[in-house]
Amino acid sequence: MDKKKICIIGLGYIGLPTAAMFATHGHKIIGVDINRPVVEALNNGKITINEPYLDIMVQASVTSGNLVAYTEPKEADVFIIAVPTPITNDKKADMTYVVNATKAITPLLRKGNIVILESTSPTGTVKNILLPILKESGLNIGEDVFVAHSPERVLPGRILIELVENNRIVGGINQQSGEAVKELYRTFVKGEIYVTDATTAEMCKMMENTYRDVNIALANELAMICEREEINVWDVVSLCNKHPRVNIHQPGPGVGGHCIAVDPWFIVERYPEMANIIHLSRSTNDAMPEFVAEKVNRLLDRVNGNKVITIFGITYKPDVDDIRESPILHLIEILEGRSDIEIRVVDPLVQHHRYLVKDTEQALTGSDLVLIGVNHKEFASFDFEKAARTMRNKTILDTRNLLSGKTAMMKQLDIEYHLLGAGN
Ligand code: SAJ
Repeated sequence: MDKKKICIIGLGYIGLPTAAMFATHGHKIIGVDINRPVVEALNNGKITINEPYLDIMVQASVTSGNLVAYTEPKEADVFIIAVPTPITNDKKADMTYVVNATKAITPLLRKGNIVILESTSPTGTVKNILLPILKESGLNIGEDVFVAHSPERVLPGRILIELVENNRIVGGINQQSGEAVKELYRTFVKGEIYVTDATTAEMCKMMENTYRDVNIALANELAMICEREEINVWDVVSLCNKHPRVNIHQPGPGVGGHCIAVDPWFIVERYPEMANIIHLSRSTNDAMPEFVAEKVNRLLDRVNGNKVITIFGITYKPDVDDIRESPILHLIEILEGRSDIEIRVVDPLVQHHRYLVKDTEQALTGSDLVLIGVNHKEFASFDFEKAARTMRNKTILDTRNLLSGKTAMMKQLDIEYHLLGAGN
């Protein structure tokens, strides 16, 4: 296809990789972000988010002149909206950024333009929010301007691979819009591209993450039941999954990140009387830090006076530096309610946190409990000997099943090992 001028609004975890991908395939990209330091850094070829290989790709895009960043949108052939859709304190979708981005591009629209919404959005967003604003341009939307929702589906940590390999959904406001947007993404998407209507695409995106949330909630509920039954949930899950049609997810200390812990609420908000399983699953997963805190309290209450807990890993999942909505941060907040607990954090991927102790030996010295919060690759080579030497009480609580293969070694070193969902 011809090379296009593409204006991408929002240069975060989705907008920036998408910009770099289009730019390295020869399109001219106008990257837009309201955050001036992000724009300035980008124009110097530097990025402010951590994602494998993204730095190299962005640098190449900027050096080639195919990616230039601004704080305001400019005229283009295609407009892609990739701004956040956060959740308010009362669990409602905050569409302010989508509204503002749509308003900002409307005066720039010309005949033949394409507008794509990539941000995860509640059903009806294209129809009820985007279209009325775009119509203010005076153009015939659908005939002069093509509009579609094409939700991103990439997994943080694998974004550049998944942008190319994943199947993609394009929800057009009409067939022409769907086909035009499909052709554009063909630039780099090697997976299938399925064209549907905008509202179906919106529902698919929310439901994909909700599917994960509900299944994780099932695993977490099972973990709590297995604790009572005094059997090991990780064995139960792994053995159940030997069945050809069963895929129970992994239990853990809760669900974090900006997607799975958020998107189900968009469905609950619109259909509170019907979305019962979805609501209950969200609440189950949100309650996991509390369940872990109770276990921590039971273990620490065996120690007289002040107690020390050393938490390994506070990011929302392994091998990323992102702490947004991390369940371990929630656990820390609960533990902060006790004045007799000193909290220390070890996390090689995190640069700043109020309890971060950079030196692991120092973090372990005098500690009464090590809590494995995230299974970062680095932690698999946990130095048990060092821990056994310097901890005051040699106890480990593993919420991720990271160390269960090493119980013999722990026994030798007199380390007491507790595993979430294993009734010990
Ligand atoms: N988790 C569990 N048990 C599991 C799987 C995950 O407790 O079996 C927890 C993780 O520890 C983490 C959270 O869930 O705290 C989410 O992690 P994740 O790796 O499953 O997903 P995200 O949030 O990083 O990315 C998801 C992906 N969605 C799906 O897999 C359906 C990704 O493809 C989406 O693009 C992304 O949300 C998004 O942006 O919506």
